[in-house]
Amino acid sequence: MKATAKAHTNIALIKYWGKRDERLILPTNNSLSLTLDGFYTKTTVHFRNDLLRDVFYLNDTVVSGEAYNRVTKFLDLVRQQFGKQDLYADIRSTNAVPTAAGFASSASGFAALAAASTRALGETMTEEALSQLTRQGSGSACRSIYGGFVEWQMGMKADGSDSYAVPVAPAHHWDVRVAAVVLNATEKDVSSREGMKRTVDTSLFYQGWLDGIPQDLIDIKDGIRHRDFEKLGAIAEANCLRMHATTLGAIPPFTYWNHLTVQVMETVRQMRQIGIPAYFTIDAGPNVKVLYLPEYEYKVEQTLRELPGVADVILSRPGEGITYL
Ligand code: FM0
Repeated sequence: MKATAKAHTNIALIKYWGKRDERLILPTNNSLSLTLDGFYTKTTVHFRNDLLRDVFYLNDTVVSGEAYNRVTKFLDLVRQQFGKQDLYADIRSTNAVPTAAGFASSASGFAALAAASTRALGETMTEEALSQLTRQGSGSACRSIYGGFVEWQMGMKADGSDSYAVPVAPAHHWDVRVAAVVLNATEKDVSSREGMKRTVDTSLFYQGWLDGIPQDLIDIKDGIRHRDFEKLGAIAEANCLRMHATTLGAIPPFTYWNHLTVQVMETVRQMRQIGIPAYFTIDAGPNVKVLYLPEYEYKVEQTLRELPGVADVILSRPGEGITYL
C-alpha cells in the first residue's frame, strides 16, 4: 500500500484564470502549458492500517494548517472514489522547487500526490482519469500529468467528467527554455485562488479576457506545431498581459506586479530590441518567467542576473509527465 511518484511543475502560456465551479475546480477557459524539468515534487504515499489520521511531511518537516488540510481533503476524494474511507496515509514529499520563492509547487505537488496515492491503493488509472482527479486538488496541476506542451480542455459538463488535460506535443518536440527570475521581497498577498475568484466576480475586463482565448489557442498551437518561437512568445506574452489586466479592473483592484516585475518585463523587451528573441510570462505573483531558445541561454541568463533585485535565475527545459519510482 505504498507508492512513489514524481511530477514536474508547468508554466502556463495561455493562462487558466477563473472557475465556473469552485468545488470541482472547473475552469471558464481552456489553458495551455509547458511542463518544466527544473521543478518537481517527489511524493511517497503509504496507506497504513495503524494510522488514525493522515500525516504529511514536506522536505522532512511535518506540515499542519492550511497546507495539511488541502492534502487530506484531496486524499478524502481519493478514498471516497475507491471506497477506502477509513484508511489513512503517511505522505512524504520533497520539493525541488523553492517553495518560498513563489513558484506554483501546487501543480507538481498535487500531480505527484494523485499519482502516488492511487498507485498505493493498487489502482491503475488512465492518464485522463488521473488528470481529472488531479484537477480537483489544484486546477493547474491537471496539466502536469503530461510532459511537454499540454492543453487543459475546460469541458462543458457540470460533473467535470470532460474537464482534463490532453497532450499537445511531447517535450522532445521543441527545446523551448524557461528562465525563472526570482525577485527579492516577494510577499504574495492574494493567492491565485482568491485572485481569480475576485476577478471573475467583479472585473469589468473579465469578458474581454475570455473573448481572447479561442484565437490565442489556435495561434499558439500553430506556433508550437511549426516551432515558430516569435509566434509562441508573442502570444504567451500578450495572453499574460491580458490576464493581469483583469486584476486592475477588479473591485477592489489589485496587481501581482511590483517595480522589480516591471523592470524585468522592460529588460525582456530591450533584449528583443537588440535581436535576442525572449518573451515573458507571469503567474499570480511578482516573479517573471522568461522564454528563450537554447542558443541565447548565456546572454539571457547574464542579462537577467545583472539586474538589481534579482535573487536568482533558475533555468529549465521542457520536462516529462508523471513517473513512478
Ligand atoms: O497556471 O485554485 O491552479 O494557468 O498560475 O488551485 O485551481 O493555483 F497565473 C495564474 C493557477 C493560476 C495560471 O491557479 O488555482 C495557470 C495561474 P486552483 P491554481
